[in-house]
Amino acid sequence: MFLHKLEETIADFIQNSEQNFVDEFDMMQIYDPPLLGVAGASDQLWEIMKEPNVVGPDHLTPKEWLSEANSVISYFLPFTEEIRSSNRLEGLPSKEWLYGRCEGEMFNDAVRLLIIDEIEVVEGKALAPALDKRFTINNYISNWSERHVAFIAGLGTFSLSHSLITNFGTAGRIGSVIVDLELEPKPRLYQEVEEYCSKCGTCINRCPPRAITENNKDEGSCSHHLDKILELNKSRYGCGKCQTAVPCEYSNPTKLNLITKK
Ligand code: B12
Repeated sequence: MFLHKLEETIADFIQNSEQNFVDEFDMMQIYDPPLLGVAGASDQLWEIMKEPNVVGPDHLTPKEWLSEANSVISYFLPFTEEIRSSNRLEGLPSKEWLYGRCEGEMFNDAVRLLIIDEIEVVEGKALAPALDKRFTINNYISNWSERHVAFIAGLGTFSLSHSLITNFGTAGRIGSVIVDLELEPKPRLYQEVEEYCSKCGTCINRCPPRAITENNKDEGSCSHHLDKILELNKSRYGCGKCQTAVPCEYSNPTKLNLITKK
């Protein structure tokens, strides 16, 4: 019940908040309504995140962020068709995508704060790790990985490009808030880490610095490419070629296959 109401509140915020519209592009809308997931704070996967090949020992569990934690609300904010379609050409990222990355992350922070407010209204406690002073990123690895959190919260699985594929695809941004409310966890309808990836390889050819292969992704060359984009655009950066003009841009390709097979 609480979650359903929260979903409506976020959808309303997406439709009506000025922060979700970009003046420079004739009030272009950044995000469509979100997908919400929930993970239990005692889920066994939190400890598995600390393993070196998963995220690493610095990844904190929900209770390490907030001792009273009982649940984690994770959400995926899908980019609108306008932002996604603008980035389908090869080469440099579209200006719209760069606004989606930068202004879009500011809006993502506003969603985190909105959820914290909603929890406090019902006298609960809430904390968004991305907004906490303990949040860090070392050598491309954070101590709270939004994709891994979303995986645990039932929102989707990883892809060849290491993006998270949800039922609304990969092109969008992820956020989460740890809460002391006991919410029912969302079932994970997958067993494997890359179960929603069809391994079509389209992202391999889309990647400008060729950072993606069938077995690996070179985060260093992806990051170096993003630095070059920042240099060209000064205060904004982004790329997202691996998340646009690919079958997982706005859908889960393995579910599409199931539908067409019927
Ligand atoms: C550091 C960082 C980067 C680095 C490294 C990216 C990376 N893949 O980790 C650089 C600068 C290269 C980068 C690039 C981009 N980023 Co970035 N980045 C982050 C950040 C801040 C932390 C990532 C992190 O902690 N990684 C941890 C490591 C361990 O992840 P990993 O190596 O991919 O994990 C593998 C292992 O865990 C393995 N595995 C092995 N065993 C097991 C077992 C289990 C159970 C599981 C689950 C997994 C697993 O599976 C994973 C995939 O192979 C997050 C924000 C956040 N706080 O999470 C955003 C984030 C990942 N970035 C994002 C985006 C959108 C981008 C870009 C598209 C840029 C842009 N906006 O235009 C590109 C390309 C992204 C891509 N395809 O991966 C989004 C991803 C959205 C999505 N749908 O997936 C995030 C979540 C930001 C957000 N808030 O939405 N990013």
